[in-house]
Amino acid sequence: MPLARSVSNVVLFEVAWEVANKVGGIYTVLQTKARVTADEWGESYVLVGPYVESAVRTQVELLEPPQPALRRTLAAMNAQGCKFAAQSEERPFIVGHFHEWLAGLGLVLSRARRLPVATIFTTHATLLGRYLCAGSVDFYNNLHSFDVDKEAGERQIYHRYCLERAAAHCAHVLTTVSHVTAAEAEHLLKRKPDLVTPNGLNVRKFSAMHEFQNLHAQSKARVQEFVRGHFYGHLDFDLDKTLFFFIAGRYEFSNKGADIFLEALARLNYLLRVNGSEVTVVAFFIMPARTNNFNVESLKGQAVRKQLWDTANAVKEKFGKKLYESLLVGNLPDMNKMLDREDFTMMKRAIFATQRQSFPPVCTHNMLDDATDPILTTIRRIGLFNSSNDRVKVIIFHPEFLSSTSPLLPVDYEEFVRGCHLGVFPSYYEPWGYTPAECTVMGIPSVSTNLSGFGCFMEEHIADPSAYGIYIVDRRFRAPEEWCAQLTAFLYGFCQQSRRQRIVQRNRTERLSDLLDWKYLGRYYTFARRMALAKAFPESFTYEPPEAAAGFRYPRPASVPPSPALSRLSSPRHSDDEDERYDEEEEAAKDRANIRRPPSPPGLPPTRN
Ligand code: G6P
Ligand code: 1S3
Repeated sequence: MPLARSVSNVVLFEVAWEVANKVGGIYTVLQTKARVTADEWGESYVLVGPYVESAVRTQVELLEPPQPALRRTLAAMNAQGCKFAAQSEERPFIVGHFHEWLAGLGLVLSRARRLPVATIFTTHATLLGRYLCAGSVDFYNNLHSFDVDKEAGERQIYHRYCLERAAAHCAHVLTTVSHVTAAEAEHLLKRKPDLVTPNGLNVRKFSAMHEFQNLHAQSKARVQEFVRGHFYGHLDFDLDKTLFFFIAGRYEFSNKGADIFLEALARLNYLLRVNGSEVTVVAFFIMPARTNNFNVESLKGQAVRKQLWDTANAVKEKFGKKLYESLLVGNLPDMNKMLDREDFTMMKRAIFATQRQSFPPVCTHNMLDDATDPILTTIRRIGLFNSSNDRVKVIIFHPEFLSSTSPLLPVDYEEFVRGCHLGVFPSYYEPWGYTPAECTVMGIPSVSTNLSGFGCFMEEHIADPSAYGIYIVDRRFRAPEEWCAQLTAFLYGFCQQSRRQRIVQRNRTERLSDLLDWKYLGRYYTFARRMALAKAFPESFTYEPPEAAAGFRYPRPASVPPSPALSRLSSPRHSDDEDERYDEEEEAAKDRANIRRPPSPPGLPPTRN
C-alpha cells in the first residue's frame, strides 16, 4: 500500500544538482526513479533542482503546486528572493533527501536551524575517493590510513570535502549506492552509511521473448554500415565474423579502466593473430574529450561508402530495366549485354575512390590535446593502428553523446549499445556504474569489476555471473598483470563463442533485468525514508529494518553443468552440437522457477498514532 495514501501529511523533497539537468549518472538515477517514487508518493513528491532555462523548456511541465502549504512556501520564496519560510497550518512531516555534496548545504542548514525535517544524504561517490583514485595511489589497500584532511587540502578540495563530510554527519540517514562506496565513505567521510541504495533502471519488457534479439540485429546493421565506410579500402575482414566491443563513460582514463582495456586489446590482437582466428574485433571508445569536430578522413569514409551505394543502385536500376524489357518480349536476357561500357566506367571510378594510402584513422575527431591524450598516446605505444594484419581495430569517438543526427554514425546511445556484442567497463573507481547495467537490461553482455558497485551487486545476486554474460574482473585481490590477463581471457573466450552461443548468452543476460528494475530496487529508498522519519520523529514513526538477504538470487542457468572444472571455460558452455538440443524457452522456464525472489515491497511505515 502506498505510503502517501495513509500518511497523507508527509511530503518528500528530493534535492539534487542533476534534477532535470543532465550532467552524469545522478540524472539517470533521478529520472528513472521518478516513476516509482511518484507512484508511491503521488503529489507529495517534490524534486528540487537548479533552474536551467534550456532544461526547463525541454523537460519540465510548469504547473500550479497542488498543496496549499507548498503554494504558500513558493510564493513566499518568490517574494523574498530565495528565503525559505515553512509556514504551514497543517504542519506536514517533511522528508528532505539530498544527493551529493552540491545539495548537501541545504541539509546542513536544515539541521543547523533545527528545522523539523527528516534528512537523508545520498553520496554517489566521495570527492576525495575520486581524486585519490585518479592519481597513482593504491587506494583500496590504504583506505583505512589516509590522512583525509591533508589529502583533501593538497588536492585543493578541502572546502568541498568539508561540506560533503558535514552533510554525511548531519543527516539522520546516510546512504550510498554500493557496498564499495559504503566502505569508502566509512573511512574517508568517517561515517558508516546506514543503508546501501543500489541504482535501478526502468526495464522495458517485450511481449515476445526475441524482440530484443531482433533489435540487436537491426542496430548491428547500422554499426556495420558505419564500419564499411570507416574502413573503406581496407575492408579485408569479414563483417559477418566481426564483433563490436565498446567502452563508454566519463573520460577518466584509469578510473574507468580505459588503460587496462587497451592493454587487453593489444594482447587479444596477438592471440587472435597467432591462433589464426577468423574473428575481427572492432573496439569503440566513447568518451567525451575536447575536440574541434570530425576529421576529414572519417567524413570522407562515409561519403565514399555512400557513393559506392549510389553507384550500385544506379547500375541495379539499369540492369533491372533491361531485364524487364527482355522478359516483356519473352526472351531470356543476354547477360553479356546487360552492362555496357558506361556502367563499367562508373563502377571503376567508384572503386578508384576507395584507394587510400593510409590506414583507417583510429579517431573520428580532431583532438585538441592530440599529443597528450591518454588513449591516443597508449595506442601509439601499443601500436594498434588499424593495419590489415591487426585482428583488433580501434575507433575512438569523442562526441559528448552519440546522436541519431550524426553524419558519421547516426544512432543514439541505446541503439548503438544494442548493436554491439560486448560492453567493456573494467573500472578502478566506479561507485555504481550505469553502463553495464544498461547493457544488461538490453540483453548485451558486459565486463565490469569487483571494484564497481554493479559488479559487486551482480556477484551477490547471481551464482555464476559469467554464465549470464556478466564478466567480473577481479581488481580487488589481484595484481595489475593479473587483471589484464583475466580481462584478456574474457575477451578471447568471448571471441571463441559461436553465433548460437552468443544468442543464448544474450537471452540469459536479458533475463537478469528484473534485478535492476526500480520496481525492485526502489524499496531501498523506501527503507531510507522510513528510517529517517523514525529517527527525526520518534514519537510518530517507528522503523523495522528490512529482512536480511531478502533479495533475488539467480542460480546457475539450468543447462549449465555445475561442475567447477567446466566453469573455467567462457560461457555459455555448449558445444555447437549441444546447441542443437538447447531449448531457450525451456531453460528460461526452469530458471524462472529456480530464481529466489524477494518478498513483495514493504507496506507502510509503522506509525505510532
Ligand atoms: C539476433 C537475431 C539473429 C542474428 C543474431 C546475430 O539474435 O535475431 O537473427 O543472427 O542476432 O548475432 P550476432 O551475435 O552474430 O550479432
Ligand atoms: C556517479 O557518477 P560517476 O560516473 O561520476 O554516480 C552514478 C550514479 O549513482 C554512479 O553510477 C557512478 O558510478 C558514479 O561515478
